[in-house]
Amino acid sequence: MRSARGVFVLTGAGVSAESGVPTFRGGGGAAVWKGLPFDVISSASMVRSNLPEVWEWFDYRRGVLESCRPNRAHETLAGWQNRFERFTLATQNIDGLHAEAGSRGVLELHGNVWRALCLNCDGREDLRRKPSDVRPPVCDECGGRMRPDVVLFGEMLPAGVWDEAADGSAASDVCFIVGTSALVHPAASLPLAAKHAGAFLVEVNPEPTPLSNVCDLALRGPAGEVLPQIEF
Ligand code: BV8
Ligand code: ZN
Repeated sequence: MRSARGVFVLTGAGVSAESGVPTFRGGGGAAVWKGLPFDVISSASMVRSNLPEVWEWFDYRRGVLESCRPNRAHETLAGWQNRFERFTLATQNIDGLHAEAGSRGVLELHGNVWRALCLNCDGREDLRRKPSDVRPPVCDECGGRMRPDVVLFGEMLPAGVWDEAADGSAASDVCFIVGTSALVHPAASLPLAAKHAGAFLVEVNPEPTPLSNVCDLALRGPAGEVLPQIEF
Protein backbone atom coordinates (compact mmCIF):
# COMPACT_ATOMS: atom_id res chain seq x y z
CA MET A 1 0.00 0.00 0.00
CA ARG A 2 2.84 2.43 0.81
CA SER A 3 4.42 1.87 -2.63
CA ALA A 4 1.15 1.63 -4.57
CA ARG A 5 0.44 4.33 -7.14
CA GLY A 6 -2.92 2.95 -8.34
CA VAL A 7 -5.49 1.21 -6.13
CA PHE A 8 -8.75 -0.32 -7.39
CA VAL A 9 -11.61 -1.44 -5.13
CA LEU A 10 -14.67 -3.48 -6.16
CA THR A 11 -17.45 -3.77 -3.56
CA GLY A 12 -20.67 -5.75 -3.26
CA ALA A 13 -23.53 -6.15 -0.82
CA GLY A 14 -21.21 -7.43 1.91
CA VAL A 15 -19.68 -3.98 2.43
CA SER A 16 -23.14 -2.71 3.43
CA ALA A 17 -24.10 -5.75 5.54
CA GLU A 18 -22.87 -4.13 8.78
CA SER A 19 -25.09 -1.13 7.96
CA GLY A 20 -28.11 -3.46 8.09
CA VAL A 21 -28.58 -3.72 4.32
CA PRO A 22 -29.68 -7.31 3.52
CA THR A 23 -27.30 -9.12 1.16
CA PHE A 24 -28.65 -11.17 -1.74
CA ARG A 25 -27.26 -14.56 -0.83
CA GLY A 26 -26.98 -14.07 2.87
CA GLY A 27 -30.74 -14.53 3.37
CA GLY A 28 -32.47 -11.56 5.00
CA GLY A 29 -35.19 -11.07 2.41
CA ALA A 30 -33.30 -9.34 -0.41
CA ALA A 31 -33.29 -12.44 -2.51
CA VAL A 32 -36.99 -13.10 -3.05
CA TRP A 33 -39.95 -10.76 -3.69
CA LYS A 34 -43.45 -12.17 -3.61
CA GLY A 35 -42.01 -15.54 -4.53
CA LEU A 36 -40.02 -14.11 -7.44
CA PRO A 37 -36.21 -14.57 -7.22
CA PHE A 38 -34.51 -11.15 -7.31
CA ASP A 39 -32.89 -11.72 -10.70
CA VAL A 40 -36.42 -12.15 -12.13
CA ILE A 41 -38.04 -9.12 -10.51
CA SER A 42 -34.84 -7.15 -11.22
CA SER A 43 -34.86 -7.96 -14.93
CA ALA A 44 -35.26 -5.92 -18.13
CA SER A 45 -38.24 -8.06 -19.19
CA MET A 46 -40.06 -7.16 -15.95
CA VAL A 47 -39.77 -3.44 -16.74
CA ARG A 48 -41.41 -4.07 -20.08
CA SER A 49 -44.13 -6.36 -18.74
CA ASN A 50 -44.92 -4.93 -15.30
CA LEU A 51 -43.36 -1.55 -14.44
CA PRO A 52 -45.68 -0.98 -11.40
CA GLU A 53 -44.39 -4.23 -9.82
CA VAL A 54 -40.80 -3.13 -10.42
CA TRP A 55 -41.53 0.17 -8.69
CA GLU A 56 -43.11 -1.65 -5.72
CA TRP A 57 -39.95 -3.79 -5.40
CA PHE A 58 -37.55 -0.83 -5.44
CA ASP A 59 -39.86 1.24 -3.20
CA TYR A 60 -39.54 -1.67 -0.74
CA ARG A 61 -35.70 -1.66 -1.18
CA ARG A 62 -35.60 2.08 -0.55
CA GLY A 63 -37.79 1.60 2.53
CA VAL A 64 -35.24 -0.85 3.92
CA LEU A 65 -32.38 1.56 3.19
CA GLU A 66 -33.98 4.61 4.85
CA SER A 67 -32.55 3.66 8.27
CA CYS A 68 -29.14 2.43 7.02
CA ARG A 69 -26.02 4.59 7.47
CA PRO A 70 -22.48 4.01 6.22
CA ASN A 71 -20.29 1.75 8.39
CA ARG A 72 -16.54 1.73 9.11
CA ALA A 73 -15.84 -0.13 5.86
CA HIS A 74 -17.41 2.68 3.81
CA GLU A 75 -15.63 5.29 5.95
CA THR A 76 -12.23 3.61 5.61
CA LEU A 77 -12.54 3.43 1.81
CA ALA A 78 -13.54 7.12 1.72
CA GLY A 79 -10.38 7.87 3.69
CA TRP A 80 -8.24 6.10 1.10
CA GLN A 81 -9.34 8.20 -1.92
CA ASN A 82 -6.64 10.89 -1.51
CA ARG A 83 -3.85 8.55 -0.45
CA PHE A 84 -2.86 7.37 -3.95
CA GLU A 85 -1.96 8.83 -7.32
CA ARG A 86 -5.00 6.98 -8.69
CA PHE A 87 -7.86 5.51 -6.60
CA THR A 88 -10.87 3.85 -8.24
CA LEU A 89 -13.92 2.69 -6.26
CA ALA A 90 -16.42 0.64 -8.25
CA THR A 91 -19.51 -0.77 -6.56
CA GLN A 92 -22.30 -3.16 -7.47
CA ASN A 93 -24.39 -1.63 -4.67
CA ILE A 94 -27.28 0.66 -5.52
CA ASP A 95 -27.60 1.97 -1.92
CA GLY A 96 -25.49 5.14 -2.28
CA LEU A 97 -23.70 4.50 1.05
CA HIS A 98 -20.16 4.95 -0.33
CA ALA A 99 -21.01 8.49 -1.45
CA GLU A 100 -22.77 9.16 1.86
CA ALA A 101 -19.53 8.17 3.63
CA GLY A 102 -17.66 10.84 1.63
CA SER A 103 -16.35 8.85 -1.34
CA ARG A 104 -16.30 10.99 -4.48
CA GLY A 105 -16.62 9.71 -8.05
CA VAL A 106 -17.97 6.32 -6.97
CA LEU A 107 -18.49 4.19 -10.08
CA GLU A 108 -22.01 2.81 -9.63
CA LEU A 109 -21.84 -0.18 -11.98
CA HIS A 110 -25.47 -1.15 -11.37
CA GLY A 111 -27.00 2.28 -10.85
CA ASN A 112 -28.59 3.88 -7.80
CA VAL A 113 -31.93 3.15 -6.14
CA TRP A 114 -32.46 6.85 -5.20
CA ARG A 115 -32.62 7.91 -8.89
CA ALA A 116 -35.23 7.54 -11.63
CA LEU A 117 -34.54 7.29 -15.37
CA CYS A 118 -37.00 8.55 -18.00
CA LEU A 119 -38.06 5.90 -20.51
CA ASN A 120 -38.62 8.62 -23.12
CA CYS A 121 -35.75 11.13 -22.89
CA ASP A 122 -33.21 9.27 -20.67
CA GLY A 123 -33.36 12.15 -18.19
CA ARG A 124 -32.29 11.24 -14.63
CA GLU A 125 -33.88 12.69 -11.48
CA ASP A 126 -33.37 12.28 -7.72
CA LEU A 127 -36.39 10.44 -6.29
CA ARG A 128 -36.06 12.26 -2.97
CA ARG A 129 -37.18 15.41 -4.82
CA LYS A 130 -40.25 13.77 -6.39
CA PRO A 131 -43.69 12.98 -4.91
CA SER A 132 -43.46 9.39 -3.62
CA ASP A 133 -47.11 8.59 -4.32
CA VAL A 134 -46.96 9.13 -8.11
CA ARG A 135 -46.08 5.77 -9.67
CA PRO A 136 -44.57 5.52 -12.16
CA PRO A 137 -42.89 8.87 -11.52
CA VAL A 138 -43.31 11.44 -14.31
CA CYS A 139 -40.33 13.09 -15.98
CA ASP A 140 -40.08 16.85 -15.30
CA GLU A 141 -38.47 17.39 -18.72
CA CYS A 142 -40.83 15.57 -21.09
CA GLY A 143 -43.67 14.16 -19.00
CA GLY A 144 -42.55 10.63 -19.83
CA ARG A 145 -42.86 7.62 -17.53
CA MET A 146 -39.78 6.88 -15.43
CA ARG A 147 -38.15 3.63 -14.23
CA PRO A 148 -35.66 2.97 -11.40
CA ASP A 149 -32.15 4.04 -12.50
CA VAL A 150 -30.68 0.64 -11.74
CA VAL A 151 -29.09 -1.83 -14.17
CA LEU A 152 -31.32 -4.87 -14.36
CA PHE A 153 -30.41 -8.39 -15.44
CA GLY A 154 -30.04 -8.52 -19.22
CA GLU A 155 -29.16 -4.84 -19.42
CA MET A 156 -25.86 -3.26 -20.35
CA LEU A 157 -23.89 -1.46 -17.68
CA PRO A 158 -23.54 2.32 -18.20
CA ALA A 159 -20.73 2.53 -20.79
CA GLY A 160 -18.79 5.45 -19.32
CA VAL A 161 -18.89 3.97 -15.84
CA TRP A 162 -17.78 0.56 -17.08
CA ASP A 163 -14.88 1.97 -19.11
CA GLU A 164 -13.61 3.99 -16.16
CA ALA A 165 -13.79 0.95 -13.90
CA ALA A 166 -12.01 -1.25 -16.43
CA ASP A 167 -9.27 1.38 -16.85
CA GLY A 168 -8.86 1.82 -13.10
CA SER A 169 -8.61 -1.91 -12.63
CA ALA A 170 -6.05 -2.41 -15.40
CA ALA A 171 -3.92 0.45 -14.02
CA SER A 172 -3.90 -0.73 -10.43
CA ASP A 173 -0.98 -2.02 -8.33
CA VAL A 174 -3.30 -3.23 -5.57
CA CYS A 175 -6.89 -4.46 -6.09
CA PHE A 176 -9.38 -5.06 -3.25
CA ILE A 177 -12.46 -7.29 -3.68
CA VAL A 178 -14.72 -6.44 -0.76
CA GLY A 179 -17.98 -8.15 0.16
CA THR A 180 -18.98 -9.67 -3.14
CA SER A 181 -19.86 -13.27 -4.04
CA ALA A 182 -18.39 -12.48 -7.49
CA LEU A 183 -21.17 -14.35 -9.33
CA VAL A 184 -22.65 -11.48 -11.35
CA HIS A 185 -20.98 -10.47 -14.62
CA PRO A 186 -19.40 -8.47 -16.06
CA ALA A 187 -18.62 -6.81 -12.66
CA ALA A 188 -16.93 -9.97 -11.36
CA SER A 189 -14.44 -9.87 -14.23
CA LEU A 190 -12.99 -6.48 -13.23
CA PRO A 191 -10.44 -7.88 -10.74
CA LEU A 192 -9.16 -10.23 -13.46
CA ALA A 193 -8.05 -7.19 -15.46
CA ALA A 194 -6.09 -6.06 -12.41
CA LYS A 195 -4.58 -9.54 -12.06
CA HIS A 196 -3.46 -9.53 -15.69
CA ALA A 197 -1.89 -6.12 -15.10
CA GLY A 198 0.19 -7.66 -12.30
CA ALA A 199 -1.73 -6.13 -9.39
CA PHE A 200 -1.70 -7.61 -5.88
CA LEU A 201 -5.24 -8.93 -5.24
CA VAL A 202 -6.77 -8.83 -1.77
CA GLU A 203 -10.16 -10.38 -0.97
CA VAL A 204 -12.03 -9.12 2.11
CA ASN A 205 -14.87 -11.55 2.81
CA PRO A 206 -15.71 -13.98 5.61
CA GLU A 207 -16.35 -16.61 2.91
CA PRO A 208 -14.33 -17.79 -0.11
CA THR A 209 -15.62 -16.84 -3.57
CA PRO A 210 -14.93 -17.86 -7.20
CA LEU A 211 -12.20 -15.18 -7.21
CA SER A 212 -10.40 -16.48 -4.12
CA ASN A 213 -8.00 -18.64 -6.10
CA VAL A 214 -6.67 -15.68 -8.09
CA CYS A 215 -6.15 -13.60 -4.95
CA ASP A 216 -2.75 -13.07 -3.35
CA LEU A 217 -4.24 -12.46 0.10
CA ALA A 218 -7.64 -13.30 1.67
CA LEU A 219 -8.73 -11.43 4.80
CA ARG A 220 -11.55 -13.58 6.18
CA GLY A 221 -13.62 -11.28 8.29
CA PRO A 222 -16.29 -8.54 8.15
CA ALA A 223 -15.16 -5.55 6.08
CA GLY A 224 -16.13 -3.10 8.84
CA GLU A 225 -13.63 -4.78 11.17
CA VAL A 226 -10.90 -5.73 8.66
CA LEU A 227 -10.52 -2.58 6.52
CA PRO A 228 -9.87 -0.14 9.44
CA GLN A 229 -6.98 -2.42 10.53
CA ILE A 230 -5.13 -1.94 7.23
CA GLU A 231 -2.63 0.77 8.21
CA PHE A 232 -0.04 2.20 5.81
C1 BV8 B 1 -25.55 -8.12 -18.92
C2 BV8 B 1 -29.15 -4.07 -9.49
C3 BV8 B 1 -25.55 -8.31 -21.13
C4 BV8 B 1 -30.56 -4.47 -9.25
C5 BV8 B 1 -27.87 -6.07 -10.15
C6 BV8 B 1 -21.50 -14.36 -18.00
C7 BV8 B 1 -21.61 -15.54 -17.34
C8 BV8 B 1 -22.81 -15.85 -16.68
C9 BV8 B 1 -23.90 -14.96 -16.68
C10 BV8 B 1 -23.77 -13.79 -17.35
C11 BV8 B 1 -22.59 -13.50 -18.01
N1 BV8 B 1 -22.73 -12.29 -18.55
C12 BV8 B 1 -23.97 -11.82 -18.28
C13 BV8 B 1 -24.62 -12.72 -17.55
C14 BV8 B 1 -25.97 -12.57 -17.05
C15 BV8 B 1 -26.06 -11.77 -15.76
C16 BV8 B 1 -25.36 -12.49 -14.66
O1 BV8 B 1 -24.24 -12.20 -14.30
N2 BV8 B 1 -26.09 -13.45 -14.08
C17 BV8 B 1 -25.55 -14.18 -12.89
C18 BV8 B 1 -26.70 -14.35 -11.89
C19 BV8 B 1 -24.97 -15.47 -13.30
N3 BV8 B 1 -25.50 -10.42 -15.91
C20 BV8 B 1 -26.32 -9.45 -16.40
O2 BV8 B 1 -27.47 -9.63 -16.73
C21 BV8 B 1 -25.70 -8.06 -16.53
N4 BV8 B 1 -26.02 -7.53 -17.80
O3 BV8 B 1 -24.80 -9.04 -18.87
O4 BV8 B 1 -25.99 -7.57 -20.04
C22 BV8 B 1 -25.92 -7.63 -22.32
C23 BV8 B 1 -25.03 -7.75 -23.32
C24 BV8 B 1 -25.38 -7.18 -24.52
C25 BV8 B 1 -26.60 -6.49 -24.64
C26 BV8 B 1 -27.48 -6.40 -23.59
C27 BV8 B 1 -27.14 -6.96 -22.36
C28 BV8 B 1 -26.31 -7.09 -15.52
C29 BV8 B 1 -26.03 -7.50 -14.13
C30 BV8 B 1 -26.54 -6.44 -13.12
C31 BV8 B 1 -27.85 -6.83 -12.51
N5 BV8 B 1 -28.22 -5.91 -11.42
N6 BV8 B 1 -28.24 -5.17 -9.20
C32 BV8 B 1 -30.84 -4.88 -7.83
O5 BV8 B 1 -29.99 -4.58 -6.95
O6 BV8 B 1 -31.89 -5.45 -7.61
S1 BV8 B 1 -26.92 -7.45 -9.71
C33 BV8 B 1 -26.95 -7.51 -7.95
O7 BV8 B 1 -26.65 -8.85 -7.62
C34 BV8 B 1 -25.92 -6.70 -7.24
O8 BV8 B 1 -25.70 -5.45 -7.83
C35 BV8 B 1 -24.69 -7.59 -7.30
O9 BV8 B 1 -24.05 -7.46 -8.54
C36 BV8 B 1 -25.30 -8.97 -7.23
C37 BV8 B 1 -25.27 -9.51 -5.81
O10 BV8 B 1 -23.95 -9.87 -5.54
P1 BV8 B 1 -23.18 -9.28 -4.25
O11 BV8 B 1 -23.32 -7.81 -4.22
O12 BV8 B 1 -21.83 -9.85 -4.27
O13 BV8 B 1 -24.05 -9.82 -3.01
P2 BV8 B 1 -24.21 -11.34 -2.48
O14 BV8 B 1 -25.28 -11.33 -1.47
O15 BV8 B 1 -24.29 -12.28 -3.62
O16 BV8 B 1 -22.82 -11.66 -1.75
C38 BV8 B 1 -22.46 -10.94 -0.61
C39 BV8 B 1 -21.02 -11.35 -0.27
O17 BV8 B 1 -20.58 -10.57 0.84
C40 BV8 B 1 -20.88 -12.82 0.14
O18 BV8 B 1 -19.74 -13.36 -0.50
C41 BV8 B 1 -20.70 -12.76 1.66
O19 BV8 B 1 -19.85 -13.79 2.12
C42 BV8 B 1 -20.03 -11.41 1.83
N7 BV8 B 1 -20.25 -10.75 3.12
C43 BV8 B 1 -21.34 -10.82 3.92
N8 BV8 B 1 -21.17 -10.01 5.00
C44 BV8 B 1 -19.96 -9.38 4.84
C45 BV8 B 1 -19.38 -9.85 3.64
N9 BV8 B 1 -18.19 -9.42 3.20
C46 BV8 B 1 -17.52 -8.51 3.97
N10 BV8 B 1 -18.02 -8.01 5.13
C47 BV8 B 1 -19.22 -8.43 5.59
N11 BV8 B 1 -19.68 -7.93 6.74
ZN1 ZN C 1 -38.14 12.51 -19.96
